[in-house]
Amino acid sequence: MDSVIFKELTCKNKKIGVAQLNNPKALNALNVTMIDMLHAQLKLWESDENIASVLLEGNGDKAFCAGGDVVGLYHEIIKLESNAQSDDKITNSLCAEFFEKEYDLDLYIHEYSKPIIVWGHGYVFGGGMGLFAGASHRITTEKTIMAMPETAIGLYPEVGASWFLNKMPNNIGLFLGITGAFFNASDAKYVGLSNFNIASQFKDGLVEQLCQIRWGVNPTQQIDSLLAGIEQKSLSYMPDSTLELLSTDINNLIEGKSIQSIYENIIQTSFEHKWLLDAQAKLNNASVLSVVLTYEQLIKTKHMPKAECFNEELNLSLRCCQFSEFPEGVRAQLVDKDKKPRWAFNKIEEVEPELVSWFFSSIKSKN
Ligand code: QUE
Repeated sequence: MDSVIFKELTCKNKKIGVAQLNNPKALNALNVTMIDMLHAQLKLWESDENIASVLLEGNGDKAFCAGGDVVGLYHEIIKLESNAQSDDKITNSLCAEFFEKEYDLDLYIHEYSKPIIVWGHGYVFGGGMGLFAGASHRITTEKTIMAMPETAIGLYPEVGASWFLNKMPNNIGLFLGITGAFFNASDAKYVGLSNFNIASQFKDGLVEQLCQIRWGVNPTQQIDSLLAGIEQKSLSYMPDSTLELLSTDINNLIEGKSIQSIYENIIQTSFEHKWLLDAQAKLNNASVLSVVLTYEQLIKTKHMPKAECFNEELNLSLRCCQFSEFPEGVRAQLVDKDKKPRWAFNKIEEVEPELVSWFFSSIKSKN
């Protein structure tokens, strides 16, 4: 069975390209095959004059895409004997192929010359967010659950998160990145990740109406007005935004503080709001090394253009593949599922600056 299904819908004039991630048992988690297929087809559609726009969705009701195939990377890293790998070894591995191709595709979506409508229904985590964040028309639904949960697996928010977390108001991006907290459609709209909230019951009608469009010179605007109309009918189905409600509290935990005091603030505060308690529990289980890397990466990339953010992420992600924390996190959460990662450090202050410098040092390959 194809892991991405492509079809073309015929409109009054022109067509819409539909790409459906088709790995529902793995919540449509992305592997290299899916990335290759999607990238190749988007290229064909971009140069096809008959294609007016693209619709990107996931098969099944549970997830648009729950992330990247980090279990596949885990097996590769184990095979490479996880620690103390040479830079050459990592740049020639599946890890490099996966992250290079994934970030290439993510950036390509950001820069695509035709509208991409993405149906961000159900879980949109990690690698799924990478596909979602760059599309021109980003739809969330009443069932959307988003997160950048990588600090739970010894990684850090990547797939362009260095760019999109830094764009959020009130330091919310750093909070979401270090805790891996879940957020909903209204939160996504509040922080600028989604631009249309549409009730999932209107999906079929939306696709039918897209097919009724007589495509003119401004397809973006034509899709805008269609989606804005359906969004109006959807308002009563949408959850409240917790992030909007807690925005000032979140900023007060973070603004002007070191990562050590941010971490201690979040861990030690007696919160009343359940969402903050959940976020606190997530941070408690996260890798403190990942927390430090997330903080440093967001500072480093704060004023960088998108493409440079992706370059920095590629280097840092490959460094993560050379260190024990990431495979240990994947082992505990997704392979053995004991949920008891043996993290390298217990406290922020135990993470030596020399080690952090190594993570941010440039990987040099002889090839
Ligand atoms: C943290 C993460 C990920 C995660 C769980 C975490 C992640 C990821 C997956 C995932 C989900 C479904 C799959 C799969 C992987 O889970 O990034 O292969 O089928 O991709 O706690 O960062």
